[in-house]
Amino acid sequence: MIEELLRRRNLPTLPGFNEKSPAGWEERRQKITDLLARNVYGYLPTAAGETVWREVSKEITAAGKAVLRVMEITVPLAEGGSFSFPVNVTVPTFGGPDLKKPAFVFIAFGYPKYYPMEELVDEGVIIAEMVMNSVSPDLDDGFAQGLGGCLFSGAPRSGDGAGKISLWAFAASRVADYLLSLPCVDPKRLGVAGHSRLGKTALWAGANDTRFTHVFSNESGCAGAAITRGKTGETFRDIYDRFPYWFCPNMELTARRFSEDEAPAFDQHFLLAAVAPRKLYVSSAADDAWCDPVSEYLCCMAASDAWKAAGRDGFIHPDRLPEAGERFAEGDIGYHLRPGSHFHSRYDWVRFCDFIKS
Ligand code: GTR
Repeated sequence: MIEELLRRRNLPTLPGFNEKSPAGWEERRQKITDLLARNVYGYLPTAAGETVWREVSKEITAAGKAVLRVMEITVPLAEGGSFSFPVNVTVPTFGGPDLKKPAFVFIAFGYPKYYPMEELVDEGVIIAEMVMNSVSPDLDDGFAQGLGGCLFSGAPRSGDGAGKISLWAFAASRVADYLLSLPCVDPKRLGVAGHSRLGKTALWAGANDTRFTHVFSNESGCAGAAITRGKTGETFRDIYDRFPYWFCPNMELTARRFSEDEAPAFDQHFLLAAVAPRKLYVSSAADDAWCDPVSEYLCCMAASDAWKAAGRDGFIHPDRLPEAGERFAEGDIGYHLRPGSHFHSRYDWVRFCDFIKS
C-alpha cells in the first residue's frame, strides 16, 4: 500500500541506478550534489587555507555539569580576506576532558526555545551552537553583509552562486574543523542538526561534508526532506518567491519548472541519498501541514535505495504511513512523527541523541 503512494509521485531514479555497471557510489553522490548545487542551493564557498579559532570566553554552566566556551572561528577565503564568526560550544564535564563524546554542530536560529541545553548536557553530548545571523543575516541584504559580503561584495551572484543555505552550510563545516581538533569529540559520531530552514541547511551541509557521520533534519519540509512532486503545503514556487536569497539564482528556473509540470530530473530524495551510506534522521510534526510530513516520510523511503545498493538496511518502516508518536530508527535512516506543530522540541532532541548514541 505504501509503495503505491510512492509510485504515484513518479520520482526520477537516483543517478546510476538504471545503468548496468554504474560508477562507484562516491562518484554518483558527487553528481547528485552537483545537480543540487547548480539548480537549487548554489556551490559552497571555498576556503583558502586552514580554519583557526580562539577562545573568547569560558564559563561553567548547566549547574556545574558542563563548560560553555564561546569560540571565534576564522576561515581564510579563496576570494581573499577571511571571515570570522562565534560559536557556543557546550561540553559536559563528566568523564573528564578526554572521554570521547558524540557532538552536534547545531545550526541555530538563536532562539533559546529551540535548544534544551541542560537536557543535552545530561544526554552526554557536545553541542556547538552556530547562529545563522552571525554568519549571514537571514534577509535579502543583496549579499552585502557577513560572509556574503566577503564573497560577493554586494555584486550579483552567478546562476549557481551560493545562497544563504550554502553559506550557513559552509560555516557548519568550519565548526566541524574545530570540533574534530578536540580530543573529547568522537569523530565517528559527529552530527549536524537544524530545524526548518536550518534543517534544509543541515541536510545540505551533510551532503557536502562527509565528515558529518549523522545528519539530522527537523521539519525541513520544502527544499529539505520533503519530496517536491505531489507535495502539499509549501511549494518550490512559494519558497522561492518569499526567500530567493536562500537559494542560487538558477532556482528561479527550477521553481518555474516544478510549477509548470516540467519538473527537472531530480527531487529531494537526491538530497537525502547524498548522505548515504552515513546515518540520516528525519523528524516531522503531525500538524505541520506546510512541511507535509507524508512527503517527508515518502522521501525517506525513496532515498533508502542508496543505502540498500551499498548492502545496508536503509529505511526500515511498516507498510503504511506513520501515526503521530511513532518512531522507526532501526535502519540507517531514522524517522519520527512527533504529535504537535512546527517546533524543534525536547522530544525531537532526545530522539536525535538516542540515534547518535545507538
Ligand atoms: C517558512 C518557510 C519554510 C520553513 C520555515 C522556517 O516560512 O516557508 O520553508 O523554512 O519558514 O524556517 O521556519
